[in-house]
Formats: sequence, structure tokens, C-alpha cells
Amino acid sequence: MITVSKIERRYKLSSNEFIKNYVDRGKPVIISGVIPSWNSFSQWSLKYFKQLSPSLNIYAKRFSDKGIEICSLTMEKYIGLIEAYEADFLNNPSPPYCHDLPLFSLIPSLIKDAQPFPLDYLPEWYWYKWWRYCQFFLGCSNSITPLHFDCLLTNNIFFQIVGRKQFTILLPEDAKYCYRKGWRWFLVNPENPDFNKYPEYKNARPIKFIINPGDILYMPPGTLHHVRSLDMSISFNIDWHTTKSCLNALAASVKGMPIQNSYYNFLLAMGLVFKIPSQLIFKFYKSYLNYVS
Ligand SMILES: O=C(O)CCC(=O)C(=O)O
Ligand SMILES: [Fe+2]
Repeated sequence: MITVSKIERRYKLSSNEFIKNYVDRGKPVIISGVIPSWNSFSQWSLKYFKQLSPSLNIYAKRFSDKGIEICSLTMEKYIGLIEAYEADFLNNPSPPYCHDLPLFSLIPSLIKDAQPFPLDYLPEWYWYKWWRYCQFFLGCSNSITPLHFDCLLTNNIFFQIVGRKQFTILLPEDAKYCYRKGWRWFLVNPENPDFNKYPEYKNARPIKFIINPGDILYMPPGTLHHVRSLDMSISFNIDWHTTKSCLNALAASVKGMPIQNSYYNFLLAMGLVFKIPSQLIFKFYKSYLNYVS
């Protein structure tokens, strides 16, 4: 088991090193120097998305103690809410958070803006139409994603394009100090922990850092993360398994993982372990991209 108290930052990490030193060791890392050559880095903004697809129907979420509330609205309406909030946050309501949106599939012209994509960080199985596995996060400053881990126990490569985000992460072995609720959510607020209610959290070793526009963050399977947008922000991630993480995730089926999640992991195992091409698997996997849990 590896203990980390601080996250490493590496410039243009080679895929060999990425896999050997970080993926295989379950160690998070921030990678700089990849995104700044992409068109998206200079071109993407909420205005740009609005111009491309004003009438696109999207959904946004509100997280609360009661669960996740989802609202549906057009891109134009949503960006309008964010612009109004950023211009005058005292007199405008805080907009919901557009969270986990498969925007490359909805606006395919965005794909060319994320090139050259570091495909060699991923197993070859994902290379064909890699962008289908990506999920976007668009939101105003102070949008928050509460503490959780990614529900299929996948690896996560997170691409920060516009704005900064503050992450507080905890390695999987600290989950036991964070007061789990259901499969993937946790009750502790790492930004302001209530030690009276959650005394075990004193044993946890949170790692807090900011990712800047142009940074890539790698989080190993089961990493707990709480995320605050410090600015209006555009990010996307790709959730992916290695053969090893996929088999570990399937084993978690007997440790409380919901059956629906095990179904998606089974599909990925068919691809990664039994080499069934993604062209055949994706039509069954696709619903995962709209799966809220
Ligand atoms: O950026 C965020 O607010 C949340 C990101 C996240 O949870 C993820 O990439 O899995
Ligand atoms: Fe997440």
C-alpha cells in the first residue's frame, strides 16, 4: 500500500511512466503540458458552447442531503443562468451544476478541439471513438460535487480546460473514516469537517490541491473526491478500466456494489479481458453515460 500526503505534478508524462509509476501503483498525479496545445484551451468558453448549440437540451444537478435533483433545460438557458450569477451573485440564484454530460457525442465538432488526445495513457480497447466515454462538467464558481468515489471503481483522467478547481481527495484506505452513505457517497464535508458528528475523520489523510486550466488529474480507482469550482469552469473526464481494475471492480459485486454497476463492469470485462471489440459492447454500455447513482 502506498501512502501519499501530497500530489505529484509532472510535465508531459510519458505513457510508460504514467502506467508504471501511477496507474500500477494506485497513485494520483497531476500532468501538465498536454492540454495547452489543444484548440479547446484557447477556444472553449461557455459562450462558445452556447453559439455552437443553443437549443441543445441538457440536464443539470443539485446535490443536497436529500439526494440529487435533476433539471432539464437548453444550453442557451443554462449558460444565461451562469452568466447572470457570475455577473451578480448576490442578486441571482445559484444555478444547478451540469455534471456528467456526454458532450462530445452531443456536439461532435468539439472532438477536434481535444487533439492530440493522450490515447496511449489508456488501454487500446478504448482507442476506437474514445470520446464516447467522456463526461463533461460545466458550472459556475462555487459549484460543488460532494465527497464520493466513481461508482464503477474505474480510473479517472480529468481534464481541466477553463477555470480552476479545488480537489480534496482521499485514498481508498481512508474511506472507512469518512462515513459512507449508500454505495459511493460520504457524509463528511472535507472542507469543514464536523468532528463531533464524524470523529473517525480525524484519522483520515485528505490531500487538498488546486488544478489549473491546462492540468490533467489522474485518480486511481476508489479515490474519494470532493470538488469545488473556484471559477466558472469547463472540464471533462474519462472513466476507464484496466484489466486489473475491472476484475477488482467485479469482485466488489459481493461488497455492496449495486447490480446495475456490476452489469456495466461485466460489459467492460467482456471487452478488456475477453477482447470483444468496443463496437459491439458500446451499445449496451451507452446507458451508463446517463446513469445517475
Ligand atoms: O468536477 C467535479 O465537480 C466532479 C468531478 C468528478 O466527480 C469526476 O470526474 O468523477
Ligand atoms: Fe467523481
